[in-house]
Amino acid sequence: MDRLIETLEGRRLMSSAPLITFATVQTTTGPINVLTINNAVNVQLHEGLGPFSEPGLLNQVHVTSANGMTDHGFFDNVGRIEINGTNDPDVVTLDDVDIKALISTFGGRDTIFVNNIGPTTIRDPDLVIVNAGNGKDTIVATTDGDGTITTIVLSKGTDSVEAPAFG
Ligand SMILES: [Ca+2]
Repeated sequence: MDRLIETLEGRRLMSSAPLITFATVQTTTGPINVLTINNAVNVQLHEGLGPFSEPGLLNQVHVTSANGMTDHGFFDNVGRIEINGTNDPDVVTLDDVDIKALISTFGGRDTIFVNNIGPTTIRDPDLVIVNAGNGKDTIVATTDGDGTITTIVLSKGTDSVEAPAFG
């Protein structure tokens, strides 16, 4: 036997289930609730519709995985979304209205869909930031409004980008 010790780095996370945390963090403008999705191999986030800046309405996000087959429920009063993929091929879909989001999918041939489904025009160019990491990734960003919604950090791979609204 030439290998008595198995290194942690040699192991693979077998489960494709996302690891979801929802925690309040302090920011310079006060506390916000951050929804974090780690191990985002195949996740879908859908922000509820509505003018969320109005009092009494919830900044609600519905989280599913495995092409929508697994329901992880609804999260209310979400102030920021952070999605972290893996070094394997990830598929991430984010339907966003106006919640700031950061998507990082690291290595592998990732596919990322960002859909601005907001009824109002969003002019924050950094509303959704996508960093697809290494690999030949596909990034598709769409918007119903005429605001610029997405910043895409191009990575080392040869990426395919369809993002008429970004820039
Ligand atoms: Ca990846």
